[in-house]
Amino acid sequence: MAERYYQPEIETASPEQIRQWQNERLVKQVHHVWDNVPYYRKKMEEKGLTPDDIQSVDDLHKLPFLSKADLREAYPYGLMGAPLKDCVRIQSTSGTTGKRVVAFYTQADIDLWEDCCARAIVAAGGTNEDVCQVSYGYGLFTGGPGLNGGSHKVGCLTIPTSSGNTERQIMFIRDLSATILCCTPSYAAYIGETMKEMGLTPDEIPLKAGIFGAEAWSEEMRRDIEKTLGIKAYDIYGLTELSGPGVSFECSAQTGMHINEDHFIAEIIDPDTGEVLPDGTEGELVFTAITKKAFPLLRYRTRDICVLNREKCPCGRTHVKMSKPRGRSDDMLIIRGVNVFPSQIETVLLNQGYPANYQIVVDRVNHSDTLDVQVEMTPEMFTDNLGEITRRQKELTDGLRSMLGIGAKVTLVAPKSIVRSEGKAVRVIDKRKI
Ligand code: DLL
Repeated sequence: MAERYYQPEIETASPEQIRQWQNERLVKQVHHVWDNVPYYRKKMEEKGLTPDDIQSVDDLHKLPFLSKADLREAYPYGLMGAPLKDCVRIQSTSGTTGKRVVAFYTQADIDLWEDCCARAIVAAGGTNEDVCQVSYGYGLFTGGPGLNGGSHKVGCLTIPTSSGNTERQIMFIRDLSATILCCTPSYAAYIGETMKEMGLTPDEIPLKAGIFGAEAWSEEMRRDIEKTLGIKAYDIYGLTELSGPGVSFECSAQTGMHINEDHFIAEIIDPDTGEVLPDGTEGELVFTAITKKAFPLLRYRTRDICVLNREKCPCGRTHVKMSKPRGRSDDMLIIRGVNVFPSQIETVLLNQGYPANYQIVVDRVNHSDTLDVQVEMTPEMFTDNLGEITRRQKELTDGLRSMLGIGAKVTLVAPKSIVRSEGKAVRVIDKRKI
């Protein structure tokens, strides 16, 4: 099937054209921020910069970074770039780690955000013939509103179920023949598990594609979800500070997410030194929003760790691709001096045939860090044969040791004993921080 695009002239523009848009928009945006955001203007002044110092993307590295700490300091209005009378909406993060992020939108900001989400839906095969069920949370979280808007733009029949009430989700998917499902990957896995328990086989499920993001998920988890639901599962990335979902999205190649470079300039930096790294090197992703007016963040440090790839994509899109974030640098656990990402643990579990239902508990006992991984068995594995359980636990411990380079205690637990998530899954409990 020929690849389809929502905005073909933009999505397949030449790299030179994209660079030209970025140059022009960056210069304009820096003036906009200088004139309207005193907080950032002060940061520029401290570095001895004026807008004239930024003539093109080549000068981007001169600008100061913004981080979550700045957002906290400037909360709630300090980074606004448009008067309140021009803003029509806020969205916000859950605020589990510190103060909430509150992002503001003009109507034009919402419009371009929804365009980005529409690009993602079309890249997943969506057309106005599709029925798109949006099972991300609606409200302050950006997932529901963003994909809802994108789905309208594509012309899909949109089912705004929001998250939760899994039985009703399944009823709508079946009764209204939903073809596209949008939710977090952990919720997609839960919906799939519930359908399986209801005796539904993949060919009895009308879905053909899923657009899953908002949390890190592994390739193994993708394969599991694709198999259970009988769909192709596409990744989507974004963050509230930059609008929400749709900063980047996956195409049919499923080898990374195209960043919407006409709206966001991406850089990869060394998280320790702030130095800009060449494409192809792993580091922290930094974004500059060049079209948003109400919340125009320049050089925002995402804390997400990934790699950029500019190789030609078979889908025909020309915008740079980012790898699946390996997790946030602040999700990274340092256990006995070793860096551990929850996604590495997930890979070991899924490779050994376990479901993505697990919990990682980190503690400090007698001045030494402990890593305890609780892993749920599938109903088929479930047994009270102690020898069998010990053998399985040892197999997992060995797998984790060779992946992480440190020892972990593995506890196998009964099916369904780990709480399911309807939004972003909470995988890690770090008792050292409590
Ligand atoms: O999670 C926006 C979103 C909604 C994205 C729906 C995709 C789908 P926040 O709640 O502000 O916004 O959280 C942003 O979530 O910095 C990443 O660490 C993580 N994240 C988002 N998408 C992905 C993804 C939304 N596809 C933070 N893979 C980001 C890995 C992701 N991590």
